[in-house]
Amino acid sequence: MAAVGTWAFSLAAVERVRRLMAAGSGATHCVQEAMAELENDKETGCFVVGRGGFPNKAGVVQCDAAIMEGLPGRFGAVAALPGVGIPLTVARMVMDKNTHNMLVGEGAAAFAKEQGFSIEDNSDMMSEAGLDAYEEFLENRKSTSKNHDTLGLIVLDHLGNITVGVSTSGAPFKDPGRVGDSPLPGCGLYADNRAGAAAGATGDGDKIMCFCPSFHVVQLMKQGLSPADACQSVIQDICHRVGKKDIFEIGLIALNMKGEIGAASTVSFPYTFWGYGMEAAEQRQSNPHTHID
Ligand code: SD4
Repeated sequence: MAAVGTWAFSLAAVERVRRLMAAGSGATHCVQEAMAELENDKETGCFVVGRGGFPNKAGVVQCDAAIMEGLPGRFGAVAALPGVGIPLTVARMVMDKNTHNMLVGEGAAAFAKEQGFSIEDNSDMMSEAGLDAYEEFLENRKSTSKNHDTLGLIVLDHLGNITVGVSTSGAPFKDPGRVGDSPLPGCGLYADNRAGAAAGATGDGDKIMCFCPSFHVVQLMKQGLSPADACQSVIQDICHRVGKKDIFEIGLIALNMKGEIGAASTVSFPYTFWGYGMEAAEQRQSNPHTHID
């Protein structure tokens, strides 16, 4: 059993997974439950996640979220979804109950409503910090927010099932209807139970989606690389392609079927991920920032 989540703020989710797994929950349930708690908390909205996340240009919080299982690769996603504080749960319902895999905007909201969610007023989705940042944006007409966080969580359960989830309110003050990398399979997340799973942690989704980095990490793990080496290798590959001066923010986390975890990023923050593995009681890895040649 193992789990890994993006950034320091995912600690609460990783701890929740630990408790859920101890009680016998499977990987998909753990991902959904642990992520919902953070998504729905206005305080963690400043990490560009769920309720309290930064709104779009029109002042509306629209979230992207997706979930993928390693066997046999089931996937569900919502994008530009308004009025729901736990978008990852809606993504799971798309995976479980819809014949399609991804629903966007009003269509995603209509599906959520059918499934019993109430579509909340935008004012309930906004935090005070989000409102202040939006007012500042309206005054300057450009984003002063440096936030590119996103919640990613990968869980490997006692039966050997692996599931990855990603949730974000997306780029602050984005165009209405903009979809980032997070809900796109292969870009924001990927899982294959023959190798492991990966998630995009942060960064400029408009650029990230051109490189399918999560798929790439999983393919490299399939070829035998450790999660850490696979993440590093994908970041290096992107750096070489775009060149040092055009490099953008991207962070990746990965977990393989042995319960080994890894991460790499082009940005330097104190903690890129929290995780725990089968053997390590607790792993707190500091700054696996990739050196760019
Ligand atoms: C996106 N990579 O939508 C995601 C989330 C993020 O600032 O970091 N946004 O581009």
